[in-house]
Amino acid sequence: MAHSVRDRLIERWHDTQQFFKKKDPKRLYYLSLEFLMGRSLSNSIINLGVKDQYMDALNQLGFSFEILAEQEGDAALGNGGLARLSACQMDSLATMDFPAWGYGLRYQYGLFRQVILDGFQHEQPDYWLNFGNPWEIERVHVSYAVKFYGTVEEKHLNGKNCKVWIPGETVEAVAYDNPIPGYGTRNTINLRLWAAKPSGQYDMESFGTGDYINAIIDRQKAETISSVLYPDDRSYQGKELRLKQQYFFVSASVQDIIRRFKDSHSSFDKFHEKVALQLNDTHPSLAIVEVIRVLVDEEHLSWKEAWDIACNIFSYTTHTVVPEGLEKIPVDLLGSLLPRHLQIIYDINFSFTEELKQRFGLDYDRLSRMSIIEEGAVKNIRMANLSIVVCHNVNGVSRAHLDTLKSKVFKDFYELWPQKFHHKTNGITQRRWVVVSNPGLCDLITKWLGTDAWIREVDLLLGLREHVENKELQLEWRTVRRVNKIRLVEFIEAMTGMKVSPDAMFDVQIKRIHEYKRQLLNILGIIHRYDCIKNMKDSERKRVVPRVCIIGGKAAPGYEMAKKIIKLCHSVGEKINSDPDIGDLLKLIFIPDYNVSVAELVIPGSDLSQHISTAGHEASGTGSMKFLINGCLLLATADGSTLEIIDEIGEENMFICGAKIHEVAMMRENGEAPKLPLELVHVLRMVRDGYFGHEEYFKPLCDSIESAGDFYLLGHDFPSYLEAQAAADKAFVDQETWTKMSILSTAGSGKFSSDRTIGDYAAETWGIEPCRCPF
Ligand code: RUG
Repeated sequence: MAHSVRDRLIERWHDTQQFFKKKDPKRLYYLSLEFLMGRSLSNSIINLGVKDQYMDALNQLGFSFEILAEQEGDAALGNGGLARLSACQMDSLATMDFPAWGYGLRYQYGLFRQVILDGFQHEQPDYWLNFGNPWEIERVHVSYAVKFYGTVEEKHLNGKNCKVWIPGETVEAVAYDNPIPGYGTRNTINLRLWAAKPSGQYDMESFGTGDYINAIIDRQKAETISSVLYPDDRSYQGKELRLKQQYFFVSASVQDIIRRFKDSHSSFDKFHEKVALQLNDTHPSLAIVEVIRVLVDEEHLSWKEAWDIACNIFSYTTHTVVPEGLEKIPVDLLGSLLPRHLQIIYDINFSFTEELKQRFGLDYDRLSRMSIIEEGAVKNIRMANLSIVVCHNVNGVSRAHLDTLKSKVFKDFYELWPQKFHHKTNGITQRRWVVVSNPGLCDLITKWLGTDAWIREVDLLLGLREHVENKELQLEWRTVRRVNKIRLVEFIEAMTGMKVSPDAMFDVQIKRIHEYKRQLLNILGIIHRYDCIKNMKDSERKRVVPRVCIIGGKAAPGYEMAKKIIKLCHSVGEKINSDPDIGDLLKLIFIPDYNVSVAELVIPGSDLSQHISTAGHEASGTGSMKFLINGCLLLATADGSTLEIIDEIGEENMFICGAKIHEVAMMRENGEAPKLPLELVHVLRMVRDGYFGHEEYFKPLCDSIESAGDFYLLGHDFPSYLEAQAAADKAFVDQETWTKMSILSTAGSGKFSSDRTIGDYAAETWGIEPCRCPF
């Protein structure tokens, strides 16, 4: 079935590429080291508009589409929000007919599989290519040599002094194309992923030494460059392999982009009018240096010409909120792997620091803060500084994030170039997150809006507001949600063996496990709830709203505190779930191996979802948007894009808690030692006293709140978190009110579509226009 869908995809993909070639519009190239695509089958047949035909054909053959679709594994070439964002943006770029391409790495091992043994996380490799990948087209003839190491020599060529890089190693980058179909359009764009293969050239040299076995082993080493995705989503340890991955993918992509441009242009005069390059965080920022190197060293443009081109074509989106999270690369490492690039970085930095001196005089503090080179025991290259210096646009991912960039992370740069800084609030695609994953709700929305046009024009969802008081809609809405909950109940039973009741409120927190995302606050709140229920009289218990608390997410393999949080969740769950005194009043479920397809199943069946990062720590957050559009109510802190969600749907339709961003900043500045609320002290005592076992193992979690300064302010936010939870209970009792809040959540979610984000980027950052291939 996949192969027959692939045929349709290839036809459209081919037509689209031919059409782009003929029209020669300005193209966007989206560079990202991570793409979290998930499954492709359902999404493809829906976007191609052939779902009904395939369903009929399969029925005739005696197969169920749903069962078949579940056989597909996830393409998990990314860690979390940043990677899923790039996947959503590719869907919007295709649907909105933009002439765009994505570039990334074809990792042989995607994000690790999470296996839980006795409550502890273990990591297993995700060899997703084991049974082949029907969605990719191997392009053996599209390959480029990528060079590493070696030396730079000064030569006199054609009357000019030139730098010539004599590389020490060459690896071949082979293209694998992944068609990305738009919805309601023939346009099918390309995600080109590079795989590393040994280079023929390199081959000859090695075999020449006569050491046959080692020559073969060396060849295999080349392939390791694209073998594995780094599983840490925000710490960069200056590892050589990571740097090799970054350069490998940008070098191949830049060669490919320049080759395509040169196919139809004889000079670089129009390069900036035809090409826009988007850097998804700093991971691909070596592309800047590579473009300059190729233009100067290989295409023989002057430095000034190359520099002007680079400044015109690159834009950069940052996803980071704290300066410590910014990527740095040791100078020695870069210098040995890419000696010519290091020279270029020094040249850029020289001109930049001269400009700074002109502007601010000899302000050495400022110069050392802003320099691309960080001086110190280990000299580092600050990739964000390099990106800001060259890119014409620097985007944050929410309004609040931009404020943080201006006032904290990039304050000096904002003072220098205020015009460069903008934000494009993130979004998610309604195709994947409603049409594919919640067909019942999709049909219901279409019925009440009288059109399915909202699938391309998401603002039409606002029309649901008109019907919010309609009892028939409310009933149908509840029925659809109930069916989704029953599907989730079955999934939970299959995954964990636990039977839960669909009458309970399903309270969900699924995302990467991080201290700042505060799954710990959630678990401590659950312990508090458990303790309260245990101490209630029978008459009081009757008023308790039954809850099924669901937590899911992966911890980076080396992140000890996050792993302890996972274990605590299991230990608390074991205690509560096996307590006969509690029954269906409270359950705590950990869903293992959270990924895109698990999210597609869990989100439509959720009543309440939690997004409770310490204010100021979440750049945007996109999980909340997926829940919102599916009519799940949000319990959230006023952080990242939640602030804009409040503007769209109103605080009265959400449960907001916790310190605000400026309050967190003030508390931290004053160094206030927070006085912990008694309820929290009691809950922590239960953990410390071994109520859930493993007291020594959990001690650092309790210490982080009680004796290590409570950096993430769980103590401060605990009372208001409990209040928000109580308000959610109260609202849930009145199912009519709850349903209205749910409908209003969906109705107000239009702003958080990636179509809006991409429309903004296209108009304000990339300067590209739609280029629609005729049907
Ligand atoms: O943590 C951020 C999220 O807030 C954001 O929604 C997402 C997409 O913009 O990116 C996440 N992120 C940040 N992923 N990696 C980083 C590295 O700092």
